[in-house]
Amino acid sequence: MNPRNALVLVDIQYDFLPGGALAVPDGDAIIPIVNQLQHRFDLVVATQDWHPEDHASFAANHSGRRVGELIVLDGLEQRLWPVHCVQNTYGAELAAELDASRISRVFRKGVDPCIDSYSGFFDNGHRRATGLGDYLHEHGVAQVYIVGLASDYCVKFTALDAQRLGFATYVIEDVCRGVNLAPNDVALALNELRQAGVHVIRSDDAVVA
Ligand code: VGL
Ligand code: ZN
Repeated sequence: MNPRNALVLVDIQYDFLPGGALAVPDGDAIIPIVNQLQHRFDLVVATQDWHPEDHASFAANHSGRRVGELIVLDGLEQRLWPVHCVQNTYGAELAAELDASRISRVFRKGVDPCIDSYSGFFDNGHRRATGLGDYLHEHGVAQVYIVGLASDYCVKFTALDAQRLGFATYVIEDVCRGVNLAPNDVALALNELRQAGVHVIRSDDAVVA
């Protein structure tokens, strides 16, 4: 099987778009570029944040805690978020503006109420796999390109896991947007990715025959 390129669309869901529960500033700006990029890749997959109502990452599920605070959950640092991407709600849907015709499979994450999952590959404790890694390997994928939301959370951790799993990993930075809880978070995340060996590129340079 020839090595193939895959494009991973991370969490392009209404709750992460302007007007959503956990809106990423300017998040909707990436969608037209994502749609133009897809034809350059052999395989397109998507991730979908998909939380039960009682998810432990929601500040509302911890009395006296506020959005943005850090707590320790089962030994892991956990930031508390607004209620977002609740299963079977509008906010959890992939944006309709996203061309989904080439998405061969959607991998849902964050389904276990007790643990968060920023990465599309594993939960934050690396306890359970979503199947994305096996799926890419089974399809002969060697190079993984990542776009979506949010640069400083789900894009970052998806890229770090892709790299660790042995894929040549590219983050297309102009096709991602971040939360930037602190003003430098996106820049810090991109630096961390570069240090881990991830290629941070721009859409003009996103190859492929
Ligand atoms: C995300 C925070 C909580 C993301 C998901 O998609 O980056 N961020 N859940
Ligand atoms: Zn989430």
